[in-house]
Amino acid sequence: SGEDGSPAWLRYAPPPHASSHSSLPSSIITLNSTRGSPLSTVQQELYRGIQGIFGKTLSQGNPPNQHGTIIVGTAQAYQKSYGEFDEAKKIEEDGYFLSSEGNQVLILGQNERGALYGAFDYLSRLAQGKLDAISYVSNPHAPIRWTNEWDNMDGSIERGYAGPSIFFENGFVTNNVTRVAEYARLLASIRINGMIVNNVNANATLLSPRNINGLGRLADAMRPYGVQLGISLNFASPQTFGGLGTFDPLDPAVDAWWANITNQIYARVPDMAGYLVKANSEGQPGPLTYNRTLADGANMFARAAKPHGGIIMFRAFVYDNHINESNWKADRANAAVEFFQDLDGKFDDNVVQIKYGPIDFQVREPASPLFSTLRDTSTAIELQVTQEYLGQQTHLVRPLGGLAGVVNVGTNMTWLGSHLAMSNLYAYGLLAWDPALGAEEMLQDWIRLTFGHNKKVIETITDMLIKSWPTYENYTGNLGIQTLTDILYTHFGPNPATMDNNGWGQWTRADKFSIGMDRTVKNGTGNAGQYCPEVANVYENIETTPDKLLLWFHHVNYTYRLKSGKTVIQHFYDSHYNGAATAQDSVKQWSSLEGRIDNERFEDVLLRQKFQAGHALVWRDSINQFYYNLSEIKDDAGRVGDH
Ligand code: GCW
Repeated sequence: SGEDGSPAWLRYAPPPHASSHSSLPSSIITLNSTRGSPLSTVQQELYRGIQGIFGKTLSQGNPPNQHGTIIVGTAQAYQKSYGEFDEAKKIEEDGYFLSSEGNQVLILGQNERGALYGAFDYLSRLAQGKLDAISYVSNPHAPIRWTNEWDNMDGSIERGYAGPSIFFENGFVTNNVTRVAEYARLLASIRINGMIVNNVNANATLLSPRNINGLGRLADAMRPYGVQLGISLNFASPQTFGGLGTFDPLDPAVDAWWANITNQIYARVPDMAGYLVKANSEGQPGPLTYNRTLADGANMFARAAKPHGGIIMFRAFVYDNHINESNWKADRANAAVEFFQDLDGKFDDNVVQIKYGPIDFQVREPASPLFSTLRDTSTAIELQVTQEYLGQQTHLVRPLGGLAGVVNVGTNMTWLGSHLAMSNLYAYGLLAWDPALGAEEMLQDWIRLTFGHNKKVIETITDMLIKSWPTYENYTGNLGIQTLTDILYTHFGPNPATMDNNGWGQWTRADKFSIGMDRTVKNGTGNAGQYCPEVANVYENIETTPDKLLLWFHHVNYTYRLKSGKTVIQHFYDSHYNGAATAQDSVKQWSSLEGRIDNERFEDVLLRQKFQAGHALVWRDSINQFYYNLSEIKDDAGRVGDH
């Protein structure tokens, strides 16, 4: 659609009492800016922001004037014109120094991108009415802060819930890149510096000359915002697309093919971030076909990208989806460590991208044991912002975390298909920058920027969002049994029966008497033993395993008593009633905001909350009835049973 996207948290709306701030700077000096560079974006953004927030037009000020000036640029350029300053030494790559005392403002980046982040930070403070004097250096926690988009060449998006792609249509890169630039702007404001634009289940036709040129168009649209483009590759491309007889990573002809195609891409996108590769997973081709290791496969791409400074993200999400449940020791959660442990230190300039949980973006999982297994390999954490297993953006659920985030933006004007889901993207970016940020503080910044300063609005939305994850966990899968959603067809709605009796390995092993995966070393799949000893002991031992992960690590009777004193089955029943009740309350909470936010967004969110409330009842009753039918154990409160 040609429609603009919602401004999300970049509304630049006036905070209360905006007009009384006469002490704002009235001019701007931009050091060393070239056209189309992040620094020229900084300048535009400051004009636009100060205009929107205060109705004031900045003038070009050189030299600095007594009415106050914003000086923005790289720290290096500043020092050339104005002399050294102490903080300069502390600014790291992509970082910035921000100082604002009344009408004198300095925004100095280590590079241009850093200056852009500093400007967005400054504007965010102004829009929130935070006008106190400040002076600090802000540096990123990690250099790679990317999003992964799962867009297909035909314009559909795998696990996308916000309409078709903004990047591709009908097999080609789209011509109109307006929304791409707007999206890059949003990402820059939360300090994301790279974006993989196509699905990890990759299509080799992306590498055609026409599409490489298209990728150039996308990169050109993103560059002013400091967001570098990257792509996912299909491992078999040399054969399926290049016409070679093989895609063996140790065959010199294959090597030469990748080097050549990589040179072509870099000729059009000289600052390309790099490649993302899903190999030997869920039917995707990979090096194992030729009895080569995963490291052999990854290193082939590293060789091709090295001359250009590109980064290879190689996914650790490798597992066999035809495992046999009748084998008590079979366990998909063991796969990543089994595939990668002997390869530690054998990856050239690659980063192994590890999903947070050992299975797959479930509502509750322990962290993957691979993080502590790989000691001599760079690793990145992969998180899911798109709510594949968490209600597909129709349910309100807010995760926390940082580094490669699967976002799946679409043409929908809300970007993710839900106004409130944008809090997840906002938090993802800022946590990738600083994982120590407090959830509530970040959330309230986001609410002020998105919905304004009304106290009741802030308090209500904070409460709704902070509760949303435990609420969803309550009415879906409890105690670490995974989400219990339909895993075979839709990934939506309750379907606990689909978890078992198939090769996908997301098993619950529920029978008439008992439930849970025995992942102990002494009697089960041995998965607990993949953790470092301190953690392994906690999970191996049922007494020390926290209730929330009990059924992830142990197989117990429904009548087993939790630390809370409840039985497992009663906990299921109660949690489902509690979670579904909270979902009903959310509708009332949101309704109480009528008139306090604009009608369009009010109605849009209300509709979703109502849908979620209804669907939470469906979840509650299907899950409770399923386990009642299986166990025939009555609910103490008499709610579940034969009717
Ligand atoms: O969770 C699964 C998803 C697939 C996805 C896969 C992956 C892109 O259901 O849709 O494929 O993970 O992360 O590779």
